[in-house]
Amino acid sequence: MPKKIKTTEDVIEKPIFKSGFVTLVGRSNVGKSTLLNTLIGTKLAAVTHKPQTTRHIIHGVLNGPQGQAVFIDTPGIFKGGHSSISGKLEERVKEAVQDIDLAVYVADPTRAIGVEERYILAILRKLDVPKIMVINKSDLPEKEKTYLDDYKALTEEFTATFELSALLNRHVEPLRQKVFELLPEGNELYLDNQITNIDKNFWAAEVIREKILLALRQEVPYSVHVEVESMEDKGEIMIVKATVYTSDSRYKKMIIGAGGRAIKEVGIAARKELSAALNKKIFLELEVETDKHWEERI
Ligand SMILES: Nc1nc2c(ncn2[C@@H]2O[C@H](COP(=O)(O)OP(=O)(O)OP(=O)(O)O)[C@@H](O)[C@H]2O)c(=O)[nH]1
Ligand SMILES: [Mg+2]
Repeated sequence: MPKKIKTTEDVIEKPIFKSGFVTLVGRSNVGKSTLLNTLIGTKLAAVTHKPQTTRHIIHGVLNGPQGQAVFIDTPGIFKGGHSSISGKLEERVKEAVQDIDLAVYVADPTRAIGVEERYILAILRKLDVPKIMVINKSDLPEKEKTYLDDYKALTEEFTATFELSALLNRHVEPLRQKVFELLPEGNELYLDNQITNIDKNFWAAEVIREKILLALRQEVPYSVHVEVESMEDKGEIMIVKATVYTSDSRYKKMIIGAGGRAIKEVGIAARKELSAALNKKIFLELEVETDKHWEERI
């Protein structure tokens, strides 16, 4: 039988569409949430210099001509001791690496490899998916990146390693390209231009909590939880009603501050960010309440 002659249609193949879940893991404060925000170009996740800023699993969708990558931000592994929610957060991390297509280990070269890193590396070793290492904070001066070589020594365990700055958006594009290269062929996971799994109330609550963490002293942030009860769109203005929960009245006093000054500052900063993101004026009603069982709320 004569062989079929190739037609133009056979030669021009449809480009392959890639898709999958890409989990960002690492210890607290390495810059996972900053990286998620930079990768997708929208501020979805709260970012602060305090450990355990992230408490929930946040998806950020990157749509490109090659496909769709769903990045998953996770709580940082933190063995600091003060925090009563560490166990819960660790469980969330372990869950967030199930059924994924790619893992991104984020490291901070200014911090030595310690118990947290070893714990995370052990979790990663058990995963049967490609892994990328991101050594973040490349913008910092060489003399601060004391442990860079220790992390570089781990490259063999990873399919690829990138040094980049999530904060300054430097050298992030090669990471995006690599992610698409490693993702399997697949269909869109998020439809209709949806870019995240979190809803508006949760996002607004995170903006407020971020401002509290930035404003308050070391010990308070661990016992703060924010809930947004409603966001009422009145056209020109949005009315946001939120409650800040904290474990005891001592913290409540600190959050409110003398003459209400601290909470007012938090309100101003939160309103500014909410207003810029939603492109409307914000009227923010903030209450502070004590709740001994605040941990159950997160
Ligand atoms: N210099 C520098 N700082 C960075 C960079 N990326 C993040 N940071 C800072 O590192 C701190 C922690 O950033 P986050 O993104 O909240 O870190 P995280 O890993 O999500 O922290 P947890 O949610 O607590 O686990 C913040 O003060 C960031 O501004 C970077 O590329 N360079
Ligand atoms: Mg985070």
